[in-house]
Amino acid sequence: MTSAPALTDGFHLFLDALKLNGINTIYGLPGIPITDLTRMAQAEGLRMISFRHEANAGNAASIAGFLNGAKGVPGVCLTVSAPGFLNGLVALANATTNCWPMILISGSSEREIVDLQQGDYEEMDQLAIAKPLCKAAFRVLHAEDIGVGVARAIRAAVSGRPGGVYLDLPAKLFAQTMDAAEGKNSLIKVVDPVPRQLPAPESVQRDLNLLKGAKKPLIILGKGAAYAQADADVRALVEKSGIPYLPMSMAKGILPDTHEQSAAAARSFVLPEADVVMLIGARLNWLLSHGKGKTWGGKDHKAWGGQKFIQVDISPTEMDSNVRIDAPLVGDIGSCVSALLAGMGNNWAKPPVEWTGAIAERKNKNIGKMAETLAKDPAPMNFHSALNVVRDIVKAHPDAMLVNEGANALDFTRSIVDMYQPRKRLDVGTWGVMGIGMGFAVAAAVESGQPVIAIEGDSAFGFSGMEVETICRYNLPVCVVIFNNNGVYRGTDKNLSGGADVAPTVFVKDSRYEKLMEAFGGVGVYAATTAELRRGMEEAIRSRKPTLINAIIDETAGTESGRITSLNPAAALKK
Ligand code: OXT
Ligand code: ADP
Ligand code: MG
Repeated sequence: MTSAPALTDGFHLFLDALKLNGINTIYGLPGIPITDLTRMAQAEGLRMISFRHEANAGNAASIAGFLNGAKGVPGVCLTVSAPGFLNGLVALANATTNCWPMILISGSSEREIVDLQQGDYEEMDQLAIAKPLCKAAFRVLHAEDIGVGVARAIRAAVSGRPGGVYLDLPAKLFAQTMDAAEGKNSLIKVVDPVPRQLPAPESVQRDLNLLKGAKKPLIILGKGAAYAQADADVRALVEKSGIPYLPMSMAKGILPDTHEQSAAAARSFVLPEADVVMLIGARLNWLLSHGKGKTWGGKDHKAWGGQKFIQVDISPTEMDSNVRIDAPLVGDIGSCVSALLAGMGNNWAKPPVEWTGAIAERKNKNIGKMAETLAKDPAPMNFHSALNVVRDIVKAHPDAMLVNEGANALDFTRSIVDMYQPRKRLDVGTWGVMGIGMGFAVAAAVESGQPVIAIEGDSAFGFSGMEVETICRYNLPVCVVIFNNNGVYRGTDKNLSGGADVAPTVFVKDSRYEKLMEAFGGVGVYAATTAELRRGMEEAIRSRKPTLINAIIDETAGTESGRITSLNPAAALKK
């Protein structure tokens, strides 16, 4: 008697394909048609982190991609069809915008019915909708193609400029069976998912020639440099060259913010003054005023300031996107930076002391002014006094991950809280998007095993606040600190009509956010003073218990949109 051949199915082939490629954690939310898939994932030894809303699962997967992408492992988010898919889509688009490798995998309805628009359960042509919002989108119809589909998705996400990828898995796929041995053979372990991309030697020389002639050189490190995980070489390049550097928000900590070459505290001085600027993994987008205008010393808001630019980036089409790039260096940051280091030799002349001295003078003045403000302890707390506490805690725990969103709560944290290690600061990124907080915090804890501190504006927190249950459910060492100033930017706005509704930016006064955490078994702390805040944070880090601190901030202390007030259109007509 011959025994029946062993079979496998779509469920298992998919999970095996992930595992084969080092993907061990899925962030998602169960439901038709992927509920069994989430159960089987757990049974097969994957970690399945289940969220309360797919946007937060997608944000978690994005940060997993930011932290692990350079090692060839993208983040994965799993959702149900149409509405679940759409909820996850905002995170997919955000990942693509930020150049983070994240694969959104959604179950979908029956193709024949969707294509004839016959009204299936959660009917939607998801592939078509995802396409413009991601780097690549694929659909797998047959079990024997799962291996190829997963391999293509991984390669698309992590190779070249990283980004979001959509993978559509119709419900019918999961139950399809095939011979187990053939199935195993159909899976692909992606070889060299993040191939090095060496820069051309003549481009390296062009860069070095330009840099050598500079009187006032400046390096700008972006989150691409943090992503690339070439930390030692990036630091060596900065130190060997002696060139002052400016870290973009998520590049803080590649070198410790206390580094003597950091020009962060003299930002508005160095940008217009520099003559040659080397961008490493940073785009000349709005965050850098498009490389022109008054920020850069231009005569008006669009005028070029006269700087020459060197840009190190994996994407050749990034060059000249806003201003002329005189010396493009296309390749992966690790290879580019090591080629630059080799080309610099051992006798590289440091920048003139007139330049570094002028920066130091400006920087020390700003740091001194900041120190004076931070030394004050007003009642109620303001952003500075509360962040002085956070600054001390992060200094004492440089391994901790710091998540940050809000407007004032974001901008003050960025300039007050020094970072000491790479990839510890996770924030609103290129879009300045609210809602990343709890998703990022969950992934930061899961991926790093380190304590997480999330500094959240009270508005920002609201976008993902329900995930405190997720944080408690998985018992993650997350300390959420809500900067509660009763609203968006401030709690003081008035209804211009004089009507009974509060102003659009104002929330319920004195909300007791800490009780949300208590509702799920975590620790809630009400902190009206810096002493209470300090005690609460220290205890949270020590105990590693899920903690939410409701930090009461002077409701008059914030400004409209924090540091980017000028981006608000002003009404031409005054009523
Ligand atoms: O050189 P100068 O003199 O200029 O000084 C600079 C540095 O030199 C100095 N500095 C230092 N001094 C001393 N010591 C040290 N160590 C030091 N370091 C720096 O400090 C200053 C500032 O430095 P910085 O920050 O480097 O420089 P600057 O000029 O600010 O840099 C420019 C930028 C553009 C790079 C920077 O500002 C930046 O990165 N900005 C990001 C801004 C951002 O993304 N904001 C978030 C979006 S705002 C808005 O959109 C919000 N919404 C709408 C909304 C959004 N976003 N999303 C969705 C889905 N829906 C709606 C909402 C609803 S924010 C928001 C909620 C807000 O309310 P919350 O309650 O959450 O928050 P609160 O405001 O707290 O109430
Ligand atoms: P920031 O917001 O910090 O200024 P951006 O997101 O604007 O940073 O820029 C990141 C840049 O880094 C992108 O242009 C992206 O192509 C680039 N990049 C990402 N990873 C790498 C890498 N491994 N090698 C080279 N460039 C990279
Ligand atoms: Mg607020």
